[in-house]
Amino acid sequence: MERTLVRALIASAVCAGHAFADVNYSNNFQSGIAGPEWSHRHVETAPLGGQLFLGQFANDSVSLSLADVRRGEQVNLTFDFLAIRTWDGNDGGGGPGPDIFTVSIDSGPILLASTFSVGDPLSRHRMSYPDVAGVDAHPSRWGALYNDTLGYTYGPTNFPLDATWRMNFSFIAPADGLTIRFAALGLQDINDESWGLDNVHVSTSTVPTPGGMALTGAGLAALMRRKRR
Ligand SMILES: [Ca+2]
Ligand SMILES: [Ca+2]
Repeated sequence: MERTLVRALIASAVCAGHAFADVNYSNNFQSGIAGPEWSHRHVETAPLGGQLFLGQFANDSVSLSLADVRRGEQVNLTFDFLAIRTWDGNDGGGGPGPDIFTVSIDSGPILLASTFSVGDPLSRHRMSYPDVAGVDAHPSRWGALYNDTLGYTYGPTNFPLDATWRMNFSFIAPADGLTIRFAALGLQDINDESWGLDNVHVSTSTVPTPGGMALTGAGLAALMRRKRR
Protein backbone atom coordinates (compact mmCIF):
# COMPACT_ATOMS: atom_id res chain seq x y z
CA MET A 1 0.00 0.00 0.00
CA GLU A 2 2.83 2.30 1.02
CA ARG A 3 4.73 1.37 -2.17
CA THR A 4 1.69 2.16 -4.34
CA LEU A 5 1.39 5.56 -2.76
CA VAL A 6 5.09 6.29 -3.35
CA ARG A 7 4.71 5.28 -7.02
CA ALA A 8 1.72 7.61 -7.35
CA LEU A 9 3.71 10.42 -5.77
CA ILE A 10 6.60 9.92 -8.20
CA ALA A 11 4.20 9.94 -11.16
CA SER A 12 2.57 13.09 -9.82
CA ALA A 13 5.96 14.78 -9.35
CA VAL A 14 7.03 13.92 -12.92
CA CYS A 15 3.80 15.33 -14.33
CA ALA A 16 4.27 18.51 -12.33
CA GLY A 17 7.97 18.79 -13.25
CA HIS A 18 9.85 19.81 -16.37
CA ALA A 19 10.89 16.47 -17.87
CA PHE A 20 7.65 15.45 -19.57
CA ALA A 21 8.69 15.40 -23.24
CA ASP A 22 5.66 15.22 -25.52
CA VAL A 23 6.98 15.84 -29.04
CA ASN A 24 10.46 15.22 -30.34
CA TYR A 25 11.23 16.14 -33.93
CA SER A 26 14.75 15.79 -35.29
CA ASN A 27 16.19 15.95 -38.79
CA ASN A 28 19.80 16.31 -39.93
CA PHE A 29 18.73 15.70 -43.57
CA GLN A 30 21.59 13.19 -44.06
CA SER A 31 18.97 10.79 -45.47
CA GLY A 32 18.38 13.35 -48.21
CA ILE A 33 14.73 13.55 -47.21
CA ALA A 34 12.64 16.39 -45.83
CA GLY A 35 9.12 15.21 -45.05
CA PRO A 36 5.74 16.81 -45.73
CA GLU A 37 6.05 18.73 -42.47
CA TRP A 38 8.25 21.13 -44.47
CA SER A 39 6.79 23.65 -46.96
CA HIS A 40 10.01 23.44 -49.00
CA ARG A 41 11.59 20.00 -49.29
CA HIS A 42 14.72 20.53 -51.38
CA VAL A 43 17.80 18.95 -49.77
CA GLU A 44 21.26 19.77 -51.09
CA THR A 45 24.72 18.32 -50.54
CA ALA A 46 27.35 20.91 -49.64
CA PRO A 47 30.33 20.96 -52.04
CA LEU A 48 32.75 20.25 -49.20
CA GLY A 49 32.43 17.41 -46.68
CA GLY A 50 29.14 15.89 -47.80
CA GLN A 51 26.87 17.78 -45.38
CA LEU A 52 23.24 17.53 -46.48
CA PHE A 53 20.92 20.37 -45.52
CA LEU A 54 17.53 21.87 -46.37
CA GLY A 55 18.03 24.55 -49.04
CA GLN A 56 19.30 26.56 -50.76
CA PHE A 57 16.72 29.30 -50.35
CA ALA A 58 16.56 32.96 -51.39
CA ASN A 59 13.88 35.43 -50.21
CA ASP A 60 11.70 32.50 -49.26
CA SER A 61 9.44 31.73 -46.31
CA VAL A 62 10.05 28.13 -45.24
CA SER A 63 7.81 26.55 -42.63
CA LEU A 64 7.94 23.47 -40.40
CA SER A 65 4.52 22.31 -39.17
CA LEU A 66 4.15 19.91 -36.25
CA ALA A 67 0.52 18.99 -35.72
CA ASP A 68 1.02 17.20 -32.39
CA VAL A 69 2.23 20.22 -30.43
CA ARG A 70 -0.42 21.38 -27.98
CA ARG A 71 -1.26 24.91 -26.93
CA GLY A 72 0.56 25.97 -23.76
CA GLU A 73 3.39 23.46 -24.06
CA GLN A 74 6.95 24.67 -23.63
CA VAL A 75 8.78 24.29 -26.97
CA ASN A 76 12.55 24.08 -27.36
CA LEU A 77 13.85 24.71 -30.90
CA THR A 78 17.45 24.19 -31.97
CA PHE A 79 18.78 24.45 -35.53
CA ASP A 80 21.75 25.46 -37.65
CA PHE A 81 21.36 28.49 -39.91
CA LEU A 82 23.62 28.28 -42.95
CA ALA A 83 24.34 31.63 -44.63
CA ILE A 84 25.91 31.18 -48.06
CA ARG A 85 27.97 33.71 -50.01
CA THR A 86 27.77 37.50 -49.86
CA TRP A 87 25.31 38.36 -47.08
CA ASP A 88 25.76 42.11 -46.46
CA GLY A 89 24.45 42.56 -42.93
CA ASN A 90 23.13 46.02 -42.03
CA ASP A 91 24.16 47.77 -45.25
CA GLY A 92 21.22 49.81 -46.51
CA GLY A 93 20.41 53.16 -48.02
CA GLY A 94 20.52 51.93 -51.62
CA GLY A 95 23.33 49.48 -50.87
CA PRO A 96 23.11 45.70 -51.14
CA GLY A 97 21.39 45.21 -47.77
CA PRO A 98 20.07 44.92 -45.17
CA ASP A 99 20.08 41.13 -45.43
CA ILE A 100 17.68 39.77 -42.83
CA PHE A 101 16.87 36.31 -41.51
CA THR A 102 13.77 35.82 -39.38
CA VAL A 103 12.29 33.03 -37.29
CA SER A 104 8.69 33.33 -36.17
CA ILE A 105 5.80 31.25 -34.89
CA ASP A 106 2.50 31.50 -36.75
CA SER A 107 -0.01 33.27 -34.47
CA GLY A 108 2.83 33.59 -31.95
CA PRO A 109 6.10 35.32 -31.20
CA ILE A 110 8.81 36.54 -33.55
CA LEU A 111 11.89 34.75 -32.24
CA LEU A 112 14.50 36.40 -34.44
CA ALA A 113 14.78 39.28 -36.92
CA SER A 114 18.49 39.99 -37.42
CA THR A 115 20.93 40.88 -40.16
CA PHE A 116 23.80 38.60 -41.08
CA SER A 117 27.06 39.33 -42.86
CA VAL A 118 29.35 36.70 -44.34
CA GLY A 119 32.61 38.32 -45.28
CA ASP A 120 35.90 39.53 -43.91
CA PRO A 121 35.39 40.43 -40.21
CA LEU A 122 37.81 43.32 -40.77
CA SER A 123 35.68 44.79 -43.59
CA ARG A 124 33.23 47.70 -43.22
CA HIS A 125 30.25 45.32 -43.16
CA ARG A 126 28.34 45.06 -39.91
CA MET A 127 25.60 42.68 -38.78
CA SER A 128 23.10 42.81 -35.94
CA TYR A 129 22.75 39.18 -34.78
CA PRO A 130 22.17 38.32 -31.97
CA ASP A 131 20.52 41.74 -31.70
CA VAL A 132 17.55 43.04 -33.67
CA ALA A 133 18.13 44.14 -37.27
CA GLY A 134 19.54 47.64 -37.58
CA VAL A 135 20.01 48.26 -33.85
CA ASP A 136 23.44 47.00 -32.92
CA ALA A 137 26.29 46.23 -35.27
CA HIS A 138 28.89 43.49 -35.00
CA PRO A 139 31.64 42.44 -37.42
CA SER A 140 30.95 39.94 -40.19
CA ARG A 141 30.53 36.32 -39.07
CA TRP A 142 29.89 37.42 -35.45
CA GLY A 143 29.09 34.42 -33.27
CA ALA A 144 29.30 31.88 -36.10
CA LEU A 145 29.87 28.28 -35.01
CA TYR A 146 31.62 27.35 -38.27
CA ASN A 147 33.22 29.40 -41.04
CA ASP A 148 33.83 28.22 -44.62
CA THR A 149 33.14 24.57 -43.82
CA LEU A 150 30.52 24.01 -46.56
CA GLY A 151 32.68 24.71 -49.60
CA TYR A 152 30.67 27.49 -51.24
CA THR A 153 32.80 30.06 -53.04
CA TYR A 154 32.38 33.41 -54.73
CA GLY A 155 34.01 35.58 -57.38
CA PRO A 156 36.63 34.87 -60.02
CA THR A 157 39.12 33.78 -57.36
CA ASN A 158 36.61 31.36 -55.81
CA PHE A 159 37.25 32.46 -52.26
CA PRO A 160 35.29 30.47 -49.65
CA LEU A 161 32.19 32.21 -48.33
CA ASP A 162 29.79 30.50 -45.96
CA ALA A 163 29.06 30.55 -42.24
CA THR A 164 26.93 28.49 -39.85
CA TRP A 165 25.18 29.73 -36.73
CA ARG A 166 23.63 27.33 -34.19
CA MET A 167 20.49 28.79 -32.64
CA ASN A 168 18.28 27.84 -29.73
CA PHE A 169 14.90 29.28 -28.73
CA SER A 170 12.33 28.39 -26.08
CA PHE A 171 8.74 29.59 -26.15
CA ILE A 172 5.19 28.61 -25.26
CA ALA A 173 3.11 27.09 -28.08
CA PRO A 174 0.37 29.62 -28.88
CA ALA A 175 -2.11 27.10 -30.31
CA ASP A 176 -2.72 23.42 -31.01
CA GLY A 177 -0.48 22.60 -33.96
CA LEU A 178 2.80 24.47 -34.30
CA THR A 179 4.14 26.19 -37.41
CA ILE A 180 7.69 27.54 -37.24
CA ARG A 181 8.51 29.93 -40.07
CA PHE A 182 12.04 30.65 -41.29
CA ALA A 183 12.42 33.47 -43.82
CA ALA A 184 14.94 35.77 -45.45
CA LEU A 185 14.37 39.17 -46.99
CA GLY A 186 16.51 41.72 -48.76
CA LEU A 187 18.71 39.15 -50.45
CA GLN A 188 20.11 39.54 -53.95
CA ASP A 189 20.15 36.69 -56.52
CA ILE A 190 20.24 33.15 -55.07
CA ASN A 191 23.66 32.61 -56.64
CA ASP A 192 24.83 35.69 -54.75
CA GLU A 193 23.19 35.22 -51.35
CA SER A 194 21.31 32.17 -50.10
CA TRP A 195 20.68 30.10 -46.99
CA GLY A 196 19.79 26.72 -45.60
CA LEU A 197 18.81 24.87 -42.43
CA ASP A 198 20.29 21.80 -40.77
CA ASN A 199 20.20 19.81 -37.54
CA VAL A 200 16.67 20.88 -36.67
CA HIS A 201 15.43 19.66 -33.30
CA VAL A 202 12.09 20.46 -31.68
CA SER A 203 11.04 19.11 -28.30
CA THR A 204 8.13 19.99 -26.09
CA SER A 205 7.45 19.62 -22.40
CA THR A 206 4.45 20.24 -20.25
CA VAL A 207 4.63 23.46 -18.27
CA PRO A 208 4.17 22.87 -14.51
CA THR A 209 0.74 23.97 -13.37
CA PRO A 210 -0.21 25.24 -9.88
CA GLY A 211 -2.81 22.44 -9.77
CA GLY A 212 -0.18 19.81 -10.46
CA MET A 213 2.10 21.20 -7.76
CA ALA A 214 -0.78 21.30 -5.26
CA LEU A 215 -1.60 17.67 -6.04
CA THR A 216 2.01 16.74 -5.33
CA GLY A 217 1.93 18.70 -2.08
CA ALA A 218 -1.28 16.95 -0.99
CA GLY A 219 0.25 13.58 -1.82
CA LEU A 220 3.35 14.35 0.21
CA ALA A 221 1.20 15.37 3.17
CA ALA A 222 -0.70 12.09 2.89
CA LEU A 223 2.58 10.14 2.87
CA MET A 224 3.85 12.02 5.94
CA ARG A 225 0.63 11.23 7.80
CA ARG A 226 0.94 7.59 6.81
CA LYS A 227 4.58 7.42 8.00
CA ARG A 228 3.65 8.90 11.39
CA ARG A 229 1.21 6.06 12.06
CA1 LIG B 1 22.94 17.66 -42.45
CA1 LIG C 1 22.69 41.81 -50.03
